[in-house]
Amino acid sequence: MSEKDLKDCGVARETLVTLYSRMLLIRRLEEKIAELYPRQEMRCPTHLSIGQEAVAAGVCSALEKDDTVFLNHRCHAAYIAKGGDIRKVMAELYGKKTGCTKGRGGSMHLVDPDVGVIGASAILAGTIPIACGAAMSYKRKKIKRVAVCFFGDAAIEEGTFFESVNLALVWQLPVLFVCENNGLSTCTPLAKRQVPVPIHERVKAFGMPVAAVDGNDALAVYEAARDAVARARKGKGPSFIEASTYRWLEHVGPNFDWSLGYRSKEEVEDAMRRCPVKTFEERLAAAGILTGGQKTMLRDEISERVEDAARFGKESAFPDPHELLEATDG
Ligand SMILES: Cc1ncc(C[n+]2csc(CCOP(=O)(O)OP(=O)(O)O)c2C)c(N)n1
Repeated sequence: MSEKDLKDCGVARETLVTLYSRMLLIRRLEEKIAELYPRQEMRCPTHLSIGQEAVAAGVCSALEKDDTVFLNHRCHAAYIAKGGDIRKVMAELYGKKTGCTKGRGGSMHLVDPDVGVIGASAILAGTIPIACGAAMSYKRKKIKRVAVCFFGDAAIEEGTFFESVNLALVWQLPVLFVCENNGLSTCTPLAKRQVPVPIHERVKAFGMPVAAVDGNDALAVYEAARDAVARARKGKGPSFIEASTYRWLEHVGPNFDWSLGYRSKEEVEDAMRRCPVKTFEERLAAAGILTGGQKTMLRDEISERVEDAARFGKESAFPDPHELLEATDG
């Protein structure tokens, strides 16, 4: 897929640097989680997005703070890209009371209403109708806000996905459906689960405006999301983005998994050569937008933040069992 020259792409430099720094923050935090996870101190199942960072960074960089996102089990990336506090992520994974759901939700339930991360659920497609409900309330209250739901290619196998798409169109709701198509549902490839018609073509058949983008290209994702969000804000209804991407690590956990046999080492290594963070960094450098010095500063700052978040999570206190029945603030 051809990538645009960043110098002449018409997107502000600041936005391009934001796309990069958000991807880098997601990558570094998840690498830290992968490093710490085997110590058995984080006790929640953890689904990492390493390799898929461009989708969350691209979409969330096209949103305002008041716009809302609704996530699935693989929710770290969008939580971070929407502006969620990484200290609260680490604390949540450690089950501590300083976590974003006071240590009660774990990795699959990152929530922070202050930055518009309204909900995350491990029930496949579970947050799709909820995002539509939120969009319906914005429309009724005439609030210029957009609801975005992120889900994987397996979520479209749930009936509620097509019910939601249908009503979002009928009611012209300000909602953006983002399908992170990594070609896998746990260990089962797409070709064994769905008809050989591209997902966006099937959704288009409903009358939905769709975009199919290279989910490894943060700029392509950003541009598709920016256009969809602008349409929704103008009252022109929902849109759907299919972002094709690739998960490097096992479905759940911090390891590579080619030994399981459902994909080859070569396939994973090929995807790693097309790393969304590295390729964007090279494009920024080629366009003269990010100098070597700036890159080093950014990397150092992000590494420090990640170390601080990991320390904070580990050193925070566990919740008091007596607080169990008290409501969380979220
Ligand atoms: C309703 C429901 N059915 C089955 C599962 C078990 N399950 C958990 S993750 C997963 C695969 C998810 O694949 P996808 O939605 O494409 O997202 P990805 O994990 O690839 O990011 C399945 C089948 C579930 N959580 N919820």
